Amino acid sequence: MKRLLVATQNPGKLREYQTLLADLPVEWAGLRDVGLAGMDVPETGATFAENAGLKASAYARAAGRLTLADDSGLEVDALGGAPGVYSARYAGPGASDADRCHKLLTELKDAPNRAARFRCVIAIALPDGALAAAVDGVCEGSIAYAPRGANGFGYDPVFRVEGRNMTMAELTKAEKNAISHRGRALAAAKPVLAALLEHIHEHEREHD
Ligand code: ITT
Repeated sequence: MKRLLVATQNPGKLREYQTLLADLPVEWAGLRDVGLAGMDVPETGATFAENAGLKASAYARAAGRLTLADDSGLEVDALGGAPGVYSARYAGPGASDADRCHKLLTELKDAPNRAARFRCVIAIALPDGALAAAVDGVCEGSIAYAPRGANGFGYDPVFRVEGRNMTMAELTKAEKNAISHRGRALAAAKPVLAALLEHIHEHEREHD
């Protein structure tokens, strides 16, 4: 079976990849499985694409495996696109998902323009760290006035999905995956991944 490293320290993302990758003929591992759970990659980029590339490349090189990493976050129009690439760090170090949601609701107060979107860039790196591809996915919506729902993670309880009277945290896992920024990015990444896995597999066979 072909091997892929799914490089994220975020358990919420990992749970989603578990389902999203189920139909791909690949044996995948998480950072913990390859002894890299403690490896931090500084996110010094200014864009989701840069940070996704930094993570995919560093973890691929460390593990010597084909690697997928994502950089994602929430863009709020009334905040000029914030928290954006700072979504994980929005309420400072050690803050919880609930703290970040609370800070966002406080910043927005009763602002009438609540338009927002989740964005996810998935980068794929070869076992030597070279970047092979980057694809993105977007999910449009708006910021709720109060948190609702207990599914998902991160900003899901305060993100109202466009066209549905529900927050992302009120959707089932399958419903979220079908419309989410991550689900969409992975759908675009799948053909690329399938081709790369085939290529790497053949390369390994030649060297057997
Ligand atoms: P890794 O870098 O190890 O993958 P991370 O949590 O630091 O983990 P990011 O730097 O990409 O990941 O930060 C993304 C943040 O954006 C994440 O911590 C959430 O707060 C938020 N986020 C991303 N995807 C989300 C989703 O599907 N639902 C809710 N919030 C999400």
